[in-house]
Amino acid sequence: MEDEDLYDEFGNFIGGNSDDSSSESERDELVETLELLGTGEVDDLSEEDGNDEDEDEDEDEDGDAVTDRKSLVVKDDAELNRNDVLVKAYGTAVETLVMSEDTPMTNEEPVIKPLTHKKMKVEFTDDVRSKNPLLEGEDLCKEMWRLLPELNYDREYMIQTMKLVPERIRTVAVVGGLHSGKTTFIDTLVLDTHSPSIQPSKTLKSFKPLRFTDNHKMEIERGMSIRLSPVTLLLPDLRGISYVLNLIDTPGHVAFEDESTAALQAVDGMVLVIDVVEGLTFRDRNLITEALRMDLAICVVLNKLDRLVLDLRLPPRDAYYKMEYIIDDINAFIDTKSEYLTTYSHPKQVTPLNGNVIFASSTLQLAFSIETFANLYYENMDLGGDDLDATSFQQYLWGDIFYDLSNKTFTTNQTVHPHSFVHFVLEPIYKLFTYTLVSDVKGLELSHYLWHEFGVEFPKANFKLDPPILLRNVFHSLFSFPKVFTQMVVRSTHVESVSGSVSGSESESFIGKAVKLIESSNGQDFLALVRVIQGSISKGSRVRVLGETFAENDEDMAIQTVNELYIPGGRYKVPVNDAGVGSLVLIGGIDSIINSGATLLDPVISIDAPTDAGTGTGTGHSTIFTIPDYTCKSVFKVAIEPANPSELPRFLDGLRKINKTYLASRLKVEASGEHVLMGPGELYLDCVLHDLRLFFTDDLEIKVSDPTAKFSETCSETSVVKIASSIGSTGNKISVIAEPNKDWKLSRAIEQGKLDLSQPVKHTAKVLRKEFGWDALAARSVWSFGPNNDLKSASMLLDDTLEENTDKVLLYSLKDSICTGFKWAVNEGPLCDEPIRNTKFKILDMALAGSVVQAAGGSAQLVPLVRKACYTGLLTAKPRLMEPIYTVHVTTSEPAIEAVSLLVSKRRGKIIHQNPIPGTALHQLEGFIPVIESAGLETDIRLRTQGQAMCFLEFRKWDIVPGDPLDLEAFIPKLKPAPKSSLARDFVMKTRRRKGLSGEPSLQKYVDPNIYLQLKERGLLL
Ligand SMILES: Nc1nc2c(ncn2[C@@H]2O[C@H](COP(=O)(O)OP(=O)(O)OP(=O)(O)O)[C@@H](O)[C@H]2O)c(=O)[nH]1
Ligand SMILES: [Mg+2]
Repeated sequence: MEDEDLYDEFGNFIGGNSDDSSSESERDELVETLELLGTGEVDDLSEEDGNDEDEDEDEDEDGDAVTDRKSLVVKDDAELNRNDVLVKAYGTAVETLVMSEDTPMTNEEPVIKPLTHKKMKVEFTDDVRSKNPLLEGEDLCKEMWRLLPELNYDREYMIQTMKLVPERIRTVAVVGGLHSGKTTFIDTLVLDTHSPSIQPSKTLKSFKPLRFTDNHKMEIERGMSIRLSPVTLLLPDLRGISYVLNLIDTPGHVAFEDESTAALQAVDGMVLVIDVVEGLTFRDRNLITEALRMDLAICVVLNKLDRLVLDLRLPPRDAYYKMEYIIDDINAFIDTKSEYLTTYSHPKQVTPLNGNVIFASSTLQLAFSIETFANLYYENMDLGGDDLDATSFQQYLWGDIFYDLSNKTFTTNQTVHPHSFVHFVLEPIYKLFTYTLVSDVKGLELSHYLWHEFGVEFPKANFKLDPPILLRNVFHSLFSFPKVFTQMVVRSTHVESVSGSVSGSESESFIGKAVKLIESSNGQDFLALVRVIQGSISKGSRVRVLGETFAENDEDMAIQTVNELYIPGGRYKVPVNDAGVGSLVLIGGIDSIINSGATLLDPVISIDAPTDAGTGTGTGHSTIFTIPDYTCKSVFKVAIEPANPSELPRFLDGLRKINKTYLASRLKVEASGEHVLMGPGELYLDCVLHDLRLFFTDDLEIKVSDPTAKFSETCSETSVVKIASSIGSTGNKISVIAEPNKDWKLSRAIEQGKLDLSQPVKHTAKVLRKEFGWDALAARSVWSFGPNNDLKSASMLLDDTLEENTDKVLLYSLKDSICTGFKWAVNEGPLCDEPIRNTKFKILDMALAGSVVQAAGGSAQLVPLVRKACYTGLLTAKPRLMEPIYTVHVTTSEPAIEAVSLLVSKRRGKIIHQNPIPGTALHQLEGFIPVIESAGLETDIRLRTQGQAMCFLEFRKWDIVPGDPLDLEAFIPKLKPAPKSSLARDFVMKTRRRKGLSGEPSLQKYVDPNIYLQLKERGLLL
């Protein structure tokens, strides 16, 4: 490079080519180097380079002087040039060395990525902490309060009402079938209580539903609820008395049944929202059964009333029949549940006459009951008959009571008169629809009708609005949506149920029921949704948290501090310092040992002492709440692993969070190291994986296997032979045979806990004798049920030994070890390590070498011995593989029925029921399909029927897979589905391979080789 190239036209040193120009930091580094070397010659250098004072001054005026002065040094980039500078500075006698990085930092991505705050939920108050990390305590709460949306009432007043008048608190879960309008229903209440600023858009064109309780990104994108979502509102009843309503919005899709089950654990009643067009669905039936079992009040909202008028165009009389049919359907269903009705303390019938049924159209913000109509008429109209007050008039408004128009009297004589509900309720509603939808800008007919029939003067400006909005305003002016709803809830839910505790004094110690963990919007923290059952809770107080397994394991307990306390508000949380009995709160800081639910107690409460909370279980600790087994329907599974094995810690942390968030998810780590994730269905696991990838692990790449199903093992016949099992040469022998349990009623009784072995033997024996016809001896012989925590089609262990050949005293002294061995066997069967179901294992005899003491000392050996004996019993009883079966529920139009049936039958399934939905062109189909064949069925049905059919899958039962799993000759083609007769074998071998189990499942492994040969010779084995 020529020397002159190093200087600009002004004589300033500019270094080499611009490509080689060094970065600002390198220049600074050089200056720093020189300064550190203590030369103090940076300035001198600039002078030497001919930078005269005047020029400096000129540049000073531009404000760039300092930079440019440095530029003498700074601008030289090339190593060569820097060396020149240094040589000039130090002379040739000093060796100078300039180090530069091999690769210049051209990459724009930082080496260490800054922490990104993922936000998967819309939460007004959650951002405060990330935006102001230094805020704490009172300041943090103040800032959160500042962000809360405005209400039409005083929030402080609501909090005080909760504390001081707990009788005014009601807690209900809003439940129902998919898309029956639950979230929209709650939206209407939210809109009525909040300032309009929360409404996304008011004009029809850009109208967006609020969906205030669907705040997860997935819920917003998919337009369906996935999680339960609590919100507390202060709402007036028809008399204007304000109540604090804790509402829990729940998902309607059967895949998320765990969420609605959790919500039901915290409430006094349920509001069943039914789409009046679809009628009572299988999901509604499940929910009603659950309410009856849990003794929860049932309120019904017949929603989407507008669809009867606008979509189905039913005349008022048919619309009445349709609604009456639904209500009769519900009552008929309740009547079939006699097993729960004796203990059910609420009205056993739902009817508008009881005040537990209201009619609504959530999108039109319309809700009314017969009481509202009775009041409306009573105030505005002459009903005929002076003695008719609003209450008695109301009693005429439902059922087969007719109105004689000419005489203005009510009659039970049908002949030509309309139903009084049709005349007084439906016809005016229909007229309002008609007048509003055909109304011109003057709205003469409508305003005339409103004034003359209802005494309502309607503002003229409204007539210029879009018809749906006008319709909403018309209904709003006639009926108060929140009042109608609150009246129903207050009437139907007993305050006593809150109050086993409410009536107690304030000094009562705190008891709370945590029903679910709710993740923060960044997925890092969890708050527990807690119902205060007794006493009160305040921020900073200590609580004893009893985990879900506390009843079996006393160590599942921790004393923790309440760090955060909030009242839920859908998309926000209201920080409070304390909360009283009956409240529904979110508590932070106590989640470490909670996965699904927990019992929370004031540490002063002795956990063994009985208290009057009244809702405890009979586990010996009377205050421990039962936590439902959410995973019993989790039969659909996939294997997962991080794409990059080094990401395993992040992956496991994500799974831990999934476990806390998704109640029905279950993770199992197989012996091969494979992580298996289970859930109730495809949609559920899809959501779990979405959150695992994007929410809880920050875009972690995860490999997912093809979906498969959980299997079980069973036997189809009684063991052909009794074989005594032994281990080594200890001389201890035990003989166990297996036989299938053919009594499905007994299976159901075990599943429902009616046969509870924690009760005295007498109790179980009585049930078995009286209800199942067992003889007295057999009835006392039941020792254990299994598999663990999953008693669907349970297996059982029976003591069938006779005193002549077994030392009964010794046998009983070893009962615990024997039961442990049995449980081990039925948890992991011999075919492919899957649970054994529907099998009775009978101990026929036992011989133990040595004294009782020796035998007891050898109980460690006894456990594997019993396991081996059970395996032997099963493998000699024609073992079979079981697979889970879904019930498939389809709602479809008539032309699509055939296509649906075909799709189901192609997957080894069958449609067995077909019923038309009254008043519509739709049909409900019901059938069965194996879980393993179900992947993609929902999508297939929707695609093939062009959206005319919609299907839901719900785990129903275990069924035997065709084929013999031990048949070595079974034909299994490569890369093709196995024929039906080889399915069991195919599934067993694939499962074994995936789990890393070597070899064949065979009796040979468990019996003496000579015995095995003998059995083969006699043709007793294949
Ligand atoms: N015509 C009509 N549509 C309604 C009414 N209420 C809700 N919808 C519509 O029904 C669909 C489902 O409404 P949502 O409120 O999300 O129903 P949901 O029961 O919360 O749904 P999931 O929670 O996913 O089960 C939406 O498209 C609503 O606009 C109603 O009263 N009339
Ligand atoms: Mg919803």
